[in-house]
Amino acid sequence: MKRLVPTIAFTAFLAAYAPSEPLRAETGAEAWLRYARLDAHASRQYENLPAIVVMFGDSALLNSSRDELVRGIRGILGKTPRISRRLSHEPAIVLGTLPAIQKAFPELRSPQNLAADGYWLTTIRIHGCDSFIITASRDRGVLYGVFAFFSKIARGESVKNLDESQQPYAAIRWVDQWDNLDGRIERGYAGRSIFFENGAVRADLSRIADYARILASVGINGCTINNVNADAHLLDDDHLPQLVRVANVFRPWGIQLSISVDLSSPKIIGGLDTFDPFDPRVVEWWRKKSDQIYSAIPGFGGFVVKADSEGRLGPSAYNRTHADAANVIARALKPHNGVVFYRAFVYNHHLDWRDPKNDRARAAYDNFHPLDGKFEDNVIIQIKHGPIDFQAREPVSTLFTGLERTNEAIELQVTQEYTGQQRHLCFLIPMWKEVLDFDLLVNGASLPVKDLVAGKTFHRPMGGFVAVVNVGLDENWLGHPLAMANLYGYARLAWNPNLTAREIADEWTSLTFGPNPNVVSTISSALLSSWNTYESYTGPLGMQTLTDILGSHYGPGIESSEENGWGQWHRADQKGVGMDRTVRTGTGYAGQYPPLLAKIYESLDTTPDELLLFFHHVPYTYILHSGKTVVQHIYDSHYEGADRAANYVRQWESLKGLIDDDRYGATLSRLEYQSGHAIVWRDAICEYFLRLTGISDAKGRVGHHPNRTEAESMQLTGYKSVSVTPWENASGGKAVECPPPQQTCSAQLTFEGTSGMYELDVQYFDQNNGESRFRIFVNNEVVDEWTANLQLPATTIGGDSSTRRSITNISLHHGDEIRIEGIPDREERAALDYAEIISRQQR
Ligand code: GCW
Repeated sequence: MKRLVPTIAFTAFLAAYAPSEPLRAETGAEAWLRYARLDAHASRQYENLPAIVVMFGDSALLNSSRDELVRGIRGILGKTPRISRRLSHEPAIVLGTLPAIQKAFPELRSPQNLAADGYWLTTIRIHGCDSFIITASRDRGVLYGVFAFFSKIARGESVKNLDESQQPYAAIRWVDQWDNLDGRIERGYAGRSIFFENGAVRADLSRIADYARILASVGINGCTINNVNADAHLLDDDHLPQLVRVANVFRPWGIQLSISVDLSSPKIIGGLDTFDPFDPRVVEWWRKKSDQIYSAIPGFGGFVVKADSEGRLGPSAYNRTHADAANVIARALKPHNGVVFYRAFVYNHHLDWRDPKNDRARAAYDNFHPLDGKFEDNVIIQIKHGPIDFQAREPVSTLFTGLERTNEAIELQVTQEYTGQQRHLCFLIPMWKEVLDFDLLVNGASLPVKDLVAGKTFHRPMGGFVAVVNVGLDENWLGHPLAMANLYGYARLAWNPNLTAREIADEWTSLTFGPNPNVVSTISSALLSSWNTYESYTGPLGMQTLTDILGSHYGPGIESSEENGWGQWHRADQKGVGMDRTVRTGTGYAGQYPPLLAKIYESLDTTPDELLLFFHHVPYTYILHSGKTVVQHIYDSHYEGADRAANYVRQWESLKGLIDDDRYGATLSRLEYQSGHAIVWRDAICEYFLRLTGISDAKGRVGHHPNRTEAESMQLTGYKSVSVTPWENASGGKAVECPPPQQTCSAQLTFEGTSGMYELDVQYFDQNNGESRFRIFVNNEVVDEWTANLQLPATTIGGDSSTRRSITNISLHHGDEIRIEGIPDREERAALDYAEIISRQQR
């Protein structure tokens, strides 16, 4: 922008400027839209920002855009701009669609055709003054432009000579919530539903409005508010007025409301004796239902369907296909421009594990590829990014290339079901980048997943991105203060999958914690390495997350995936490990990829190490490309991963004073917890494979814990030794519990090392059905005490509840008596696993 002549308004603007306040306490509720005041230095470059906002046009979306502009300027720069409907001789920030602005300024030409939802930020001389233009072809794009404008300013980016237009990569940029009408959220880790309580939409919609604004700020344009395991009653007449209320809250933010429906609804709530998609009464029922919804909710988005999957009813009940099922609904929605997201997550969960040819990974392709071209144009097949289910690592789904004449969307998971449930830091953008950039190489041509799902490759009318988010009532939305980076990053990738993971991490950190370069680089680096860290201590080499797949999907549960019908097998026995998915000797899954890739995965030599055990069954002594044996890699990666998790704590501690105390403390405690739980994971998996293979760790770590004293071998008063199942989830396979009628128990050991400074770690079990108390004494003096109340997903002792308490810097003398006292509460028996005393040099 050319220099603006300072006006009276600008002087007022400068006077109103206040220096940044020192680190006010923050809850995280504002996510990345904090609009925190810039300091004097940083705000100087915006001192010529116009003091008047002129808006052309009138709509709910434009009003949101204008209000957001005022809110942003007030927050970031400490000044309230004036609103006007007309341009005067002062510079202004001009808002409106391009046609509306062009009416006033026919000379304004857009740089290129602005796609729907795209925006253009530019500067122009109007009446001799330089003004900012925030425009788009539609109202929603104007809103996106306003948010983009503030993203720049909040990060201290220059807006001088601004001239930038952006178009989203795909039309579909949706989020799903798995909220139940009773207020619980399936796989939600941050409190109860913001949408529902007691079978109905909540009375207070304020969090929904906040959520809609957050989503809009990063270009999300649709939200499915209920669980894909759908309660049919959400479609009944009683609930419709409630949905209207939600839609009204979404509309000013350009978020289309959609809901998950049960395919058997015509029967469950429609009073029919069938839900056969070919029955004319069923056809009519869906038509009427759609008409009814659209007359109450203009702009309604459509329906999400999970059918014939994990116990849900589906078209197989009538010998119909998924296309038949999707189309009956799609035809009803079509006149209203509604869409059906039909999920490809269809598999048999009663597979015979004894049959080496059986393979759940094949299911999506086997079920949907034969139906390619049979779906209506307003059906979108929603495909999980991998063939199994959001594991720590999977190859990309074969179905992406299996549909050429059908719309598709990729389904990602922000809620960290298999990746630490927001108690572990796991920034998933690097994983999603790998998936989206992954080249499926068809006929020698490059075919990245992002182009397939966006509908670019086969010129599909629709396509894009969906993520399961599951925010809850927790103030910071997702529980872990750093977890919202995944929602932010998902949306940024849906807008532009060519952004790098680092760009996204830097943007999010800077918006969330302020632009201090030290803060940004420290947090970004931790984010960027965190997926790899999590993978390395949970289930490397493509074994998938070795978690308890029959329960919480949280802590270690190595054998839970074996020998049952769920098909998440990794087939570990004494001799070898891995699923043979080759065409030659295995399940043939590798052959579902286009030929070049199929060849790569078919051969041991060319399969990348990180997916080796996904595609091949090998002996533990098999040498990886890295030069290590499989079993040594398992040991090493778990130790390295746990070490890296411990380092996150130290890195975070270096930010003390640079982040407000509330978010600093909340993050620190989660990172400390993670660092302890990473050791639980490490030990469970390493000890398990040591016992199974009989091959010892070349570095002598596994099975040797010289600083550790098992609770069961301490001097116990009241505590009783118990076995833990599975054995590898407790050190030595045992723990001690304080059973009724005991009210207090204690476990004591004598320190036999040399006097000095130590870290004392106590491994205990924190269940969610009691709040036991613990106290540590050294020679009868209390050195620490705490309550076990972390609300972990556990009602018993084991890998989900095992937790570490660290007392850093404790001075110990040879012969000191260390006593751990446990006071049980309700069903929680103040259980202990072990104590570890580590010298400062060993840390
Ligand atoms: O990963 C599994 C989850 C289920 C979920 C299902 C799905 C909503 O464990 O809780 O059900 O995926 O995606 O449908």
